[in-house]
Amino acid sequence: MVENTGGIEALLHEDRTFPPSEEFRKQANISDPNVYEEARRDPEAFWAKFAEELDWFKKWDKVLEWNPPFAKWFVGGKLNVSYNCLDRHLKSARKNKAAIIWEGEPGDWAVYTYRDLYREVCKFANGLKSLGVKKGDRVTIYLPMVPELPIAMLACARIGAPHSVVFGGFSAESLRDRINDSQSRVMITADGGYRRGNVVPLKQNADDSVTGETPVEHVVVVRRTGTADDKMMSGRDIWWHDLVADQPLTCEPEHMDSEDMLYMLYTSGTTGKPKGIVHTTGGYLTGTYATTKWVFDLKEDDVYWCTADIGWVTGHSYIVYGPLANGATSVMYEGSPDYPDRDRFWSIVEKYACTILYTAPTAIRTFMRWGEEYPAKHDMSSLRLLGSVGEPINPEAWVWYWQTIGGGRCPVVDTWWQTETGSILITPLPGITTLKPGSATHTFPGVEADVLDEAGNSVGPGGGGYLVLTKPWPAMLRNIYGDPERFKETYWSKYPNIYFAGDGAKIDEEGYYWLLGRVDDVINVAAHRVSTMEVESALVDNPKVAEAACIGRTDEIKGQAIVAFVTIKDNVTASDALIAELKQHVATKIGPICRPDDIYFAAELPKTRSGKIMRRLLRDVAEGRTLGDTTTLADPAVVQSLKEQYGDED
Ligand code: 7RM
Repeated sequence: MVENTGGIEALLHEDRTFPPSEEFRKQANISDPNVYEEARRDPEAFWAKFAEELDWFKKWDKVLEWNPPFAKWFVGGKLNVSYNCLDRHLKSARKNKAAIIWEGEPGDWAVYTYRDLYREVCKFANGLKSLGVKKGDRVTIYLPMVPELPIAMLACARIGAPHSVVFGGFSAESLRDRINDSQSRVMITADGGYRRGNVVPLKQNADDSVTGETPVEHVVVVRRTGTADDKMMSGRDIWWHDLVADQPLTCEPEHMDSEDMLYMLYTSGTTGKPKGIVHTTGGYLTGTYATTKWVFDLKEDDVYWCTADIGWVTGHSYIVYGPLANGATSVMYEGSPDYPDRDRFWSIVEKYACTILYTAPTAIRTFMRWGEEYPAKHDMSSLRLLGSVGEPINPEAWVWYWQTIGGGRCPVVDTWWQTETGSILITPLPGITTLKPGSATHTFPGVEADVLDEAGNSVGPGGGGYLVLTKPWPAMLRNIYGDPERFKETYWSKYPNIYFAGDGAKIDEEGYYWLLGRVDDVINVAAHRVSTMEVESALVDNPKVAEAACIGRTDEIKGQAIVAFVTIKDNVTASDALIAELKQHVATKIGPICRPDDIYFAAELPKTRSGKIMRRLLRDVAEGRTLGDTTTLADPAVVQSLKEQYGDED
């Protein structure tokens, strides 16, 4: 990339490295670096060792059958995911251990031991059966972050009915599309959920999603907010508490084939309707089990908190399946991080003495903006490991997280993966890896990746290109539901028999992976490839900046010009002088070629509900175009105000 012109040495955190402390290394689940070489020599044996730690009704005949792009893992094996997450922990003292610690936004909370969770899952599984749900039937789940959500997922897994969880922030229309695509006959929802002190009207959305022609015959409703007592449609709707009231306390788990579908989860592509990503049973469980154990260094007495919503893959793999398969204590929080105040996360860490925290860079940057006084109010000495996921983490945010949240004592694992990959694939192993802020470091053992150029050649150290996965892995997607052609076209057509991730990456001289954002986020300025990420990182490096997003705008001379949207800190005022200062800051930090051509101040950046900045909309604003699809925005008002400020300048 661009030469660093130096001058602000103290801020060049990219050069800092963080080896594991001796203390951490000594107690880590995995600390022998030979594991990488062993896994490379025989990846199937490596993964099979983890699969053997799970309970199978019948062992597999063959670890892997690979007919690109279709993989089968643990072929012939029979197991049940709910049995592995619940029943097998009841054989030891673990039965009385907290499986889920749940806190609602209003401050109510509940603890479910493994024995409790088992009972509630069995009762609800029997309830689903009483509604006629059978093995293979899809069930749509549209719930807030309440304990009934993982209970419903595990109940589906128990009877072999694939679930399709739809994030509670999605509209009635998005919900309708997903219900129709999956042809679910049963939907599980709630009257409402709490968010920033308000009630999210889930039952209303659910009702609106099944008007007219719909496959849905039964709607099960959790009573959470008391806001839909008069909206139950007789013959169709049934309260969760009524459904489970008289159900037997046990339910035999279905013996599922390793390759039976466990769930589908919709993810938006660059074009067209959302894709239903299909995950199966044996490989997915093995992948999430293994990565949870090694990446988070999970121990029997950990209190593990992943702050994602279960409506996203991160919640599926790292709140529900990975942690519970490990017999861990998993914390679940319903609401917003600033309710009633901006210290809510830290009060939760203190209250439950969380030892592991897994969150997203966008949250970390928000906390940086709010200031250190909020974490400072709480005792967070229980924390021993931090994780990051969802987008590239800029070194400034990484170092802040490490220092201010981790007290300079906790390794930060930056984990790269996707809905499609099912489990973490590029990540440090905290007892082995020397960390570099901003780098997801190395592939998980047994995973093979590369960075290729347009023609499919490895770019080698220092070069930038497309991130690919060259070998199958157990938790990989098996298909797009009902659309194998799109599956082949999206992921397997750019390079034969190689998985195309859609992310840009580079590998540095020491073999570390640096994720550069989606490939459509790379700006080409005068034939230099500039990563939006690197410019954003440079901007956020200025103490006056809270958050930044960059896009490429068409430029007659340079091909593309860099436009930055910047959110400044609360006590800073926007001015022309500040624009000049920030442009210079970027030029100084990463080189004049990266100097933004335009800087726009924004009160907030437009984000999807999973926290990803919608650069496409920023491009539309910067280029004065009519705005494209905004349905996945968390807050449409954000882009409206940006548009009024800067857009449509004819
Ligand atoms: C887990 C999740 C996937 C996309 C992926 C990347 C980006 C995720 C990182 C990251 C850099 C990371 N699933 N991404 N993690 N980029 N570093 N550690 O987020 O399907 O919703 O998104 O997210 O672009 O392709 S996802």
